[in-house]
Formats: sequence, C-alpha cells, structure tokens
Amino acid sequence: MSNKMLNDIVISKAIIETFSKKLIDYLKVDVAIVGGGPAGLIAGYYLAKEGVKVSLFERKLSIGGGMWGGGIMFNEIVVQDTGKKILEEVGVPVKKYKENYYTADSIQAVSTICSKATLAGLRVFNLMEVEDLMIKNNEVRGLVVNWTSVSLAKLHVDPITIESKYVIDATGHPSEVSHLLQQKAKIKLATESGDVVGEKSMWAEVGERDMNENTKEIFPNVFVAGMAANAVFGSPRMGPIFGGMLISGKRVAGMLIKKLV
Ligand code: 48H
Repeated sequence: MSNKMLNDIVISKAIIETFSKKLIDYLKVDVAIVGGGPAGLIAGYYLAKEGVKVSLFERKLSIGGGMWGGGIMFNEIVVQDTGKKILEEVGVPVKKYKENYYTADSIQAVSTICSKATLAGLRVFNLMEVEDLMIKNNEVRGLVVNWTSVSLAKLHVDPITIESKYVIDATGHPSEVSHLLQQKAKIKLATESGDVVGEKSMWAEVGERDMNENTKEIFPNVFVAGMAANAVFGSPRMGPIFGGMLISGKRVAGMLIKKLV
C-alpha cells in the first residue's frame, strides 16, 4: 500500500475541473448524436475515426441502448452477413449459426463498440438528455440538453445548449428528435405525410431492408439512424436482429464524413 496522503478535496476538484473542461470543449461540435444505442455508437465510431468532432448524449447511466438485453434478456444478438462485417471491423467476436445468421455475445458487442468508439474520439455525455433543439431561422443549429435527473425529479431547471453542424436522431423507437422537430418547429419532415409515421409491427426482413433507405436527412442538418429511422418512415420493427442498426450507423457516418472531411 502506498503511504502517500490522499486529499478528498483534490479528488473532488479533479472530477469537477476535468469534466467542466470536457463539456466546455464540446459545446461546439461538428456532429451531435442523440442516443447511445448501437446505431448512435456505431455512427460515432466511424465519425470519430475520421477525425470528426463528435459527441453523443445519452439519458441513461449506461450506453448501449437495447443491445445489452439481446432478445428477451438472453444476452446474444443476431446479425446477418452485412452486420457481421461491421462487428468484425470493430473487433467484436462473431459466431456463425447458419448461412447469413451470426451471433455475438451482447455484453462483448456493447462493451467492445463502446470502447472502440470512445478511444477513437467519440465524446460521450451520459445522464444527459436532449429536451429541445436549437432552431434559428428555420435551421437546426444544435441541441438543448439537461441532466436526466431534472426531468426525473420534475424540477424546473433550465437547460444549456450545444452548437452542432449536424444532428443525428438515434433515439430508437421513440424517435424523440424527429418528434421534437415536428412539435416545436411545426415543420414538414421528409416523409410522405410530412409527419413521423410511426413504426409498424414486427417483420425482420422488411424492417432490416427498409432501414438502409430510411437512414437519411429528414430536415436540413438532421439525420435519422437506427430504429428511429424506421419509426419516422413507418417501416416495421425487426426484433432482436441488430445488423440494420449497425449498417444504419455506418451509413449515416458515411453521409456526414462526405460533408465534413
Ligand atoms: C438522450 C435519449 C433520448 C433523448 C432516447 O433504443 P436504442 O438501442 O436505439 P437503436 O436504434 O440504436 O437500436 C435499436 C435496438 O436497440 C432496438 O430497440 C431494436 C433492434 N428493436 C427491434 C424491436 O423489434 O423491438 O438506443 C436509443 C438510446 C437509448 O439508450 C435511450 O436512452 C436514448 O437513445 N435516448 N438520450 N436524449 N431525448 N431519447
């Protein structure tokens, strides 16, 4: 055991000063991702790898979204050929089950993706939620964020703002950013009706197929990825197959890398 003295106040100051610096450094970013599920994390990984300044806001304590629980809490996920390639690129061990069906341990999948994404430079702010968007002259300029504990405790505490060139809605089933856009700005989204259509019942094949096409810009500077993309465009959910989420995250990253790098 070291006999060096430990000062409690130094420990507190270390946390407060380094966190504050981190937040101040990321008040202005190229891309702000809302939601730390597989789609948001994979988008963050590929963006950060290309040197894009990218942050991710997750309202929960842990990032990983719905991936930890596999299917019905059996902690294995399924991916198809295209999803397998992405897992392998990130370094997640994959096992073949049958032709075009592969499994991965969901704990290994989430922890490896989180590790690779944050080491590549993705800056994650957990326990923070996006409660609004910064919209000026009908253009989205960033996010309005607050501590999750504020809404949980129903406190009246004002949020702060994050400026970003692009926003990714990776909030999963609730597609919260797209709903905010619709409710707050009364704007027409790039869907047939101009509104969030809402996800359809389970159909893995169509859900996975549509997700590729649904991953796109829905309003200038705002992109949807992952389950949020299918919810916005009215495509089916797909159950515990995660290839679509990974492909969607990589696809949206590619679209933004073209614009930024
Ligand atoms: C901050 C927020 C906010 C907010 C939400 O649900 P996710 O895992 O989303 P995806 O799209 O990466 O993956 C979907 C997948 O997990 C899934 O649900 C599948 C495949 N379902 C198929 C089926 O049939 O059911 O992650 C979204 C994350 C969550 O961690 C939320 O807490 C977070 O976004 N989030 N964070 N501010 N306003 N809204």
